[in-house]
Amino acid sequence: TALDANDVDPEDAQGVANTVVHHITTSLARQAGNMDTLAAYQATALSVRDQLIKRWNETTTYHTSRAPKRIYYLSIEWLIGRSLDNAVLNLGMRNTYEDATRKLGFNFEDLLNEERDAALGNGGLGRLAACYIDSMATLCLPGWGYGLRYNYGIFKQLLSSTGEQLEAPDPWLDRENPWEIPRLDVAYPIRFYGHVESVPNSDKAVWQGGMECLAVAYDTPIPGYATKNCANIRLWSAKPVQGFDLNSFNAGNYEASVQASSEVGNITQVLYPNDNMYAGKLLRLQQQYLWTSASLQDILRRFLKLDKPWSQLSDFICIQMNDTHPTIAIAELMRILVDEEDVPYDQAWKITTKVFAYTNHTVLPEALEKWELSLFEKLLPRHLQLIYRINYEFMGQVAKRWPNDMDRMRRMSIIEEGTPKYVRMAHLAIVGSFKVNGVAELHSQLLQSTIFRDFVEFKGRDFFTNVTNGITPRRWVLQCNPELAELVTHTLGSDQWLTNAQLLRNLLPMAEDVNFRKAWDVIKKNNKRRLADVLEEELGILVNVDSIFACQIKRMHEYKRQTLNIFAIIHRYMQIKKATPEERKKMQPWTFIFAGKAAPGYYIAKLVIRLIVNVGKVINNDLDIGDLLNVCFIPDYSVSIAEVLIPAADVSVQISTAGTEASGTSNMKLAINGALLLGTVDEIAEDAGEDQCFMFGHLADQVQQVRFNNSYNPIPLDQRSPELAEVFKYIESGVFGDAHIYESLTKTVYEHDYYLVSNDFGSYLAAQKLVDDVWANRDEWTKKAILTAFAMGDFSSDRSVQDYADGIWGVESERVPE
Ligand code: 26Y
Repeated sequence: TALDANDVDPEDAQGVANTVVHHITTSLARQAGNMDTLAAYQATALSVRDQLIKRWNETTTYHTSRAPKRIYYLSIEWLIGRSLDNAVLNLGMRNTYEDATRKLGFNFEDLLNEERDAALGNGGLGRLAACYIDSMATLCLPGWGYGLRYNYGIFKQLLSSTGEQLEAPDPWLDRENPWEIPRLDVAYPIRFYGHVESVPNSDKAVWQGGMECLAVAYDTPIPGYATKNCANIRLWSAKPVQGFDLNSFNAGNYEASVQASSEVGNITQVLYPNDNMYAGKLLRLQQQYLWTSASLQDILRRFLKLDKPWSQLSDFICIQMNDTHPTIAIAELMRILVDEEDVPYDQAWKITTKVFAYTNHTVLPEALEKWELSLFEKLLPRHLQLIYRINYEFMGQVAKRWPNDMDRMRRMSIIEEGTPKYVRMAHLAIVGSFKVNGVAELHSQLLQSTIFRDFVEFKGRDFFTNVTNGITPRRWVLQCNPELAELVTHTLGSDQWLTNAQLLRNLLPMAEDVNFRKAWDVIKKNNKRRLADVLEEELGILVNVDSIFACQIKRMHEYKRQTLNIFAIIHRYMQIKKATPEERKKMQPWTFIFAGKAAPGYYIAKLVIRLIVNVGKVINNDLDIGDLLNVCFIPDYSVSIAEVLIPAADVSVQISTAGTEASGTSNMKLAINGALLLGTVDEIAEDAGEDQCFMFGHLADQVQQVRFNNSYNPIPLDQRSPELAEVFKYIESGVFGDAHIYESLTKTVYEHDYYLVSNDFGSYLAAQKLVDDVWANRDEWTKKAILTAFAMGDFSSDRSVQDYADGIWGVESERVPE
């Protein structure tokens, strides 16, 4: 046997089985014969982890020796999901592990299901970070992610018997997490509160007192596909400092000192469950500071080992900010350079503004972070001073270019005047970055013409750019849809499409190949059956696998308009009820599938869930309509559930009010798995071809006007949309439970209808009618599905990350030699 237990032949199932047994008897301290599925999963995961650690070490050693420019991706959310299947696929050891576990008497699929999701994110932004780190590893870029190790991930969503969302904690670390490596030796001090003393005749200040704690590192290795390279996500956990609060010790106040230390632990207790809705909580700012300060200290420590002058910092590092959440890092880098490293202010600012780049993910005003000044000052007094100075210099430049334009200064200032005053994080992010990007063509255009317009005039057009989002084809095809992956690989004659998704285009002509279409249909049907089994088992709903599976799977939010969908479902139900048996025969059967969480404090979003569930109860139990219509709300949406849903979808429902959804990424996952797009404006429609998609509704440039009319020249609902008025009457008749329940929801449409639900209702129904027509000709449907899926090469996160690397980061591939 090899001296190094990690040196196992990737094809040798027996050898791999031995490593699993080794972990059972040592790491788990159990008898090999006495192992349940959970133990088998854990031992298997530990065996895979050994492989990852080996690659992690090789990558680190190689990159240290090469000293290339590195990219650091700062994201407060990492929505990774499960790791076992993904890891063995990326390692190219899926079959070996399957065989190895079979030898031990286990079914690999069963082991996979023992794993809990790492759900350290809310939705799109967090999952994007996870796709990007997969691509960074696969592209062999020298890059790390940084985030927070929350003890509790996104809450578990339960539904009450009346359809209300209930939230339960997600204690994902209760079982040991085999995918993390604690680095108790990598810990940095973090200060909060305290006071500042300026140092005479210098830019420096001394920040002291207050509360100190430690940020401790936990690493999650992320293997690339078909490479030895392995990336890393370093997550920070808050810990009390040893000998914490000596004052209370001295005063003999032991209890108080213990309590203070448990307060520190609070900081990384839980992920904030708000998506695109800013709350302004102190604890959240503490999270942001602990995370960014620890990350910077870690990044700079690595830079200092290179023994280069500070002026070369941006030659060696780039920091990408995933939204404004890490923006305090800009002030923190200034503090470290000025106060601790003796760099003069002006020089420090030059250095800082060459290091950061900022990605914006939303134009919604309610999602933009702005911290109340008094709260900010209390927690981070030195940072506020630095921000004042940054703003002072910035305002000076604005005043120089636009003298006496007070209104412009007020609009652009990092400090929002008023009572109370605020620190605008997006403005700080722009002023402190060398590049700002949106996440889709239209979104990036809108950014420049709306919320960041003044900054475009100030910084110039080139300062703003677009990097269209993408998704990893490893998890979102290979892993979740193995049969489709096999068909693609077999037809193309190689699996290179997994690292070069543009190759999928070569399969476009297969839409005309009858045998290929047959194979395609079989796979889709298998995936639909697999989902139908889950729906039956978990929800007790029997669905028609020959119906159109239409999926709207995303966070619950008014702008995403799950309302439009459920109201249209009610309309369809009413039509079916009215129809004669003859007419019903001509109708196409649909299964509408929803999944998504509402922020716990978002009343209207929770009401929409309640409506969907109760409409589902009525429709699913109505024997009269046969299997023409089903409505499912799958609770506790997660990455793992997405992996079952997405391959089974026929229709991808993307119906946000035009211009409100920055990009969307479930649209990409659904399309590449062959779902047709039913939606408002969407960038993927361009690649798929408008005629493959069902587009409807007002366009982004019409929204303002319609919205204005809805508010100021209101037309009664029954004139704006007679169909919707009818639907509302039906709801009010109490068919779906006490009508009062939904009053505040229907009121939002009756009154201002900010999201244009009534204005787009008619055209949404018309678009569904077109879907019906195409479904009636199944051959045409399959052709469209194939043409859609194989046009999705552009939406690989490899393309996105390569765009970032070339256009923003200036980093290059550093492949670990074989
Ligand atoms: C400030 C705080 C409350 C906050 C927390 C989470 C603000 C925003 C978020 C999350 C935003 C998010 O997930 N945005 C989504 O990002 C995706 C990736 O770019 C986009 O595809 C999607 O359109 C956008 O809503």
